[in-house]
Amino acid sequence: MKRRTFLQTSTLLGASLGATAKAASSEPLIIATWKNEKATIAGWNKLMETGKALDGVEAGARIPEADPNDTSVGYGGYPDRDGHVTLDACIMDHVGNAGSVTFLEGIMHPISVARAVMEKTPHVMLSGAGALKFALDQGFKVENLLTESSKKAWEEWKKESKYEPVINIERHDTIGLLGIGKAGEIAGACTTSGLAFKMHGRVGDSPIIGGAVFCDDEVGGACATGLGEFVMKTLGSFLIVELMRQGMSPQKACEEAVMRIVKRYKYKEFQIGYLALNKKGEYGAYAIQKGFNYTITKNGKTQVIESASYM
Ligand code: SD4
Repeated sequence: MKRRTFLQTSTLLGASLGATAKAASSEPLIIATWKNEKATIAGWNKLMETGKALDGVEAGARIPEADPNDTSVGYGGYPDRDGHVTLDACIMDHVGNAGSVTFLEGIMHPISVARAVMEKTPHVMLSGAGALKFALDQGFKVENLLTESSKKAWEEWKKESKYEPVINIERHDTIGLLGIGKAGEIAGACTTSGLAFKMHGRVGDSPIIGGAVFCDDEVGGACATGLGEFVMKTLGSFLIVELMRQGMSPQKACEEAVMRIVKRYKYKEFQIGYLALNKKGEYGAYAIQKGFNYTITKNGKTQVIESASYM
């Protein structure tokens, strides 16, 4: 769509919804869960090059995917309890297209496979062996993603083999990203190796459109990190976007989505962190536990911001 047409459309939509959306007023940016400066900077650089939010969030997600020291994403991710590194990822663009992969093994960049699912198939989600077959058909290469140190951590864990899906509250780095492109459009992405030592076959929220990522270009976008089971049961990112549609700020909407979980499940010994962005470029975040933070790159400047939390 040409920029002028886009601006006219968004003004009309804003008026008809009674919303505050104004595409023209938001500047390009990339925002991501956790302290992920390398990812937001890479995303920002890509965004500056192509102009597109979708390219920015994909490029950002590829950074932790290839980082052997990030034990929650891609290469170096902790395996499941049977020793397999299994990956979940999804991506969503500003016109509502979405792609995702779940339970994918041996591919360093599941986010790019998710994008290929979105752009090259009539489907939204491919899983396991089928996702792998598709990736290979697309020219992705199989690699061993289990590093020596992640293997060691798994062997340590096996000594006690506690199968509770308790997520480390202080540090887990699944990356969710949101971006605003040069035309003011919003896209989102998420990629993870999921819970450390999860049951084989377990899939979390990260590949679920509406769970870990949701974007609606009339309103904004949201993404999630933390114990995916609770994000899935409350469709957190979808909820946040809908709350923003009804007029809440990104901050208030994240708080409300966290409170849904806290009130409904009455169990708070785990972490959920939400991050949201609206069409004006306003953003907010909220978590159950202390320790959640997020990173933003805008105007070439990068900042890590501590999120407020319920506890
Ligand atoms: C999952 N949400 O698989 C992911 C885990 C996560 O940082 O966020 N880890 O449930």
